[in-house]
Amino acid sequence: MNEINKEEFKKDIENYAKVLFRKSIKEASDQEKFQAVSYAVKDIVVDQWMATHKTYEEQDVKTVYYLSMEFLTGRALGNIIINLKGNKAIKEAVEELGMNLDVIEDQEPDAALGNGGLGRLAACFLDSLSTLGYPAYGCGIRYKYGMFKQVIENGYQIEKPDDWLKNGNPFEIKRPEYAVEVKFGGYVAMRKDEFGRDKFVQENYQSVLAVPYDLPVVGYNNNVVNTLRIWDAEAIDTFNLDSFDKGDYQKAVEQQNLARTICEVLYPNDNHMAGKELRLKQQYFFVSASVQRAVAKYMEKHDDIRKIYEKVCFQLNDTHPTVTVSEFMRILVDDYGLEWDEAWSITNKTCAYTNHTIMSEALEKWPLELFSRLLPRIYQITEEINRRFILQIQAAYPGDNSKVEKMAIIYDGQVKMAHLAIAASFSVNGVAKLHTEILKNQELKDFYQMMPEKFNNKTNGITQRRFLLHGNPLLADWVTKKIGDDWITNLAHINELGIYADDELSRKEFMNIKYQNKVRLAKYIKEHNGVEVNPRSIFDVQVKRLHEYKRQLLNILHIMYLYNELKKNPEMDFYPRTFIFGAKASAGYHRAKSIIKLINSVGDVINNDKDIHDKIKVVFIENYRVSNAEIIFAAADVSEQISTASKEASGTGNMKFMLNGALTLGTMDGANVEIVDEVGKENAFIFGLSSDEVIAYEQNGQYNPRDIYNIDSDIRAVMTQLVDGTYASGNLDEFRDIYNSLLDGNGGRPDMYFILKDFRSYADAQKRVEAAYRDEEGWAKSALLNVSKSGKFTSDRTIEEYAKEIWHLEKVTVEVPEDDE
Ligand code: H2P
Repeated sequence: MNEINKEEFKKDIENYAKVLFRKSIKEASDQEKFQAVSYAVKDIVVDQWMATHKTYEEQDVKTVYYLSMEFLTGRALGNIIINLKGNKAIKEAVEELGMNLDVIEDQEPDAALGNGGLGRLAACFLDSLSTLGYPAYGCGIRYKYGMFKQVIENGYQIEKPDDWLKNGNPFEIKRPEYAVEVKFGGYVAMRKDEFGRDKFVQENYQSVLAVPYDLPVVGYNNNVVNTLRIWDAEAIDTFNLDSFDKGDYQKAVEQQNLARTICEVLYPNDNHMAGKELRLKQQYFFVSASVQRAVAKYMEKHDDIRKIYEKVCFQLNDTHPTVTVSEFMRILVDDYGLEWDEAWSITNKTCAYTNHTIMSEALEKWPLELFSRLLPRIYQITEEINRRFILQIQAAYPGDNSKVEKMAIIYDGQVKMAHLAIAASFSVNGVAKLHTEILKNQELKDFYQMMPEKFNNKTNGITQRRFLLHGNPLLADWVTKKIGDDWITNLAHINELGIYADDELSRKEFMNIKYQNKVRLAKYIKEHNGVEVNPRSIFDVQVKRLHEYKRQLLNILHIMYLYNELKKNPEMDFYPRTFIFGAKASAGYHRAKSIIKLINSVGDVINNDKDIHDKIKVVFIENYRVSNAEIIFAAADVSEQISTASKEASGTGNMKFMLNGALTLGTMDGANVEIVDEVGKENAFIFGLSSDEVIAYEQNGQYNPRDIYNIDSDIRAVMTQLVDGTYASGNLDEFRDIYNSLLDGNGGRPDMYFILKDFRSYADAQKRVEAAYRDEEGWAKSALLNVSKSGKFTSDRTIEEYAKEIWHLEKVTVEVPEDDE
């Protein structure tokens, strides 16, 4: 890679401040400085970006299109700088101009184009694809507003719009030359094509112009820059001007409105997604644009559409982009005139699907009425796919109509997107071993029995470049000092740290770094929450999307119990603990929002109670997002991964904590199982029902939380406090819905997430955590071993598996021509 020339770089920054803002660096605001530095960095990136695409063209590479409604990339500048290995030169240049790089990086809004794990996984995958040199496009939506900004007022979550583009995004490049039209509504008519053959055409539709914006995805120190292409919608007035001629003014206005609304908001991971028309529009919008463009790009260099699967693979990130299947069929059949069977066989070689959850609320189903009205031609095609798929089911299970009921794509007035994705894909993967087994043996059992060859596992991973190298520079430098820097691109090497777990001095150094990171987080908490926390206490952290199955409620109920114990016996031997939460609840998910209120209310009472001498602190970090996550992971001692077994498909936070030397307190769920496999049960705290036990209870319905309530007085005390006003200034109803959900059920069974059932076992595990932490040497050893065993959980490993086993991609090396000055 070409060296960054510091002096030239400085000139570049000054020049951008001048042309963009007509200011000198001294006069520029922090935001303007951020823009100027970013443009200077982009200058370097663009050379590599162009060189990468030239190489791809010359070598006619196969490309994966990672289709995802979410890419939670966070901030770009810091990450690009470390991947350019430009940290030293750029930091010096910035400082010599009288600026501070941390302050500059802090000016960048997070690109919060995702809800949680699914979107962040997509961002980690892009980082790995570029770093490994695999040709890829990320394809998504340029939401005008990202995930809402969470403000806590009076303990309640308030959602504020995240106008992340308001100052402009210095890294994006608009590509109007690749804009395409996307059509909605109208009807399908049979017309003659130029050769007199019958052809289906959509008429009287509304349409929008999909316009791509490209963002660079910079590989680590290898000149490879892939593209994250996010689509924006613009009104097409030139296409349908005749509507004005006909006086159809209404329709033209509707088109304008459609364009305006389509990319406005990112949908929250609600537990009632059903039937949101705009969401289906968003899905078809970005899928149609991406697939049209992928086909057009392929046809620019090739003449046989039948071989497109040799150069293109569509990876469907969850069911959200599943209309890809029907859209691709539409293009092959309607636009290229292929016979159905041939088109289907090509589609089957091009599409692959990843399932990220077994929560039924997330398996998308669309009402037939909506689907057929909005996407009339796509609906016809989906119907034909369904008709043929049913024949296949009947041939596999003659006479067994229950299989058709369970597996059909269209049934009961709904289009089932997961079924469509499975029927059309050559690969169906889960995201952790346990999750894939549950898919095969429970959720998707019928599909697995009929098509076992499609199913495979790809355990998730995370990028160590953001979550260690960038997020935890102290530990990153220490690791490099001990074992060299190979871990940055080959995390398996981190295993070599293992020998230092037995070395007293190394353990001390390691724990001292943890301490400094805790001081950094304590400072952040003081600044943002006004709460003083003790960096010598155990930092016990649960950060993730708020959902009942993730059981933040179990955590806070246990804190209420601990507090009761301390109140009963203020002098009890108790190791000080700081419980840290970070979570957004989707705006329409009332119970989740109530749990946030409970956490804050409990925190208010406990944090202000002088009797307990600061032995417990409860902190809710507002607006949890990628940028503050980096600080939080680095400072954690205990990683709370306490989902109801079987419900968390994988988890990726668990991996980020492990990499940063926190010990897992968790259930045998998702990738926790594989973490424990790597690190050993003795270096983690495992509790609770197994997934088999949970599934058995769910199937035979024997569990009654009242039995536990009746015999366990500690649990009863905590439950009572939910409804006696203890944490709600006397408002007895504030947490009654939570109470009901645990004991009486409130829409569904009581305690569907087995919180009371697992309570004791969790409390015991927490006691083990405390005992273990008191043994300083033992803890340091376990924490260091966790870091050293995290090699498997890099997204580089995950992407190697996808690339070899699903996508069949070849690695590329890229040279950037030297400047010829
Ligand atoms: C989901 C799953 C996680 C998984 C992640 C990525 C949907 O993320 O629930 O278990 O690790 O996808 O595969 P999340 O809950 O964080 O939104």
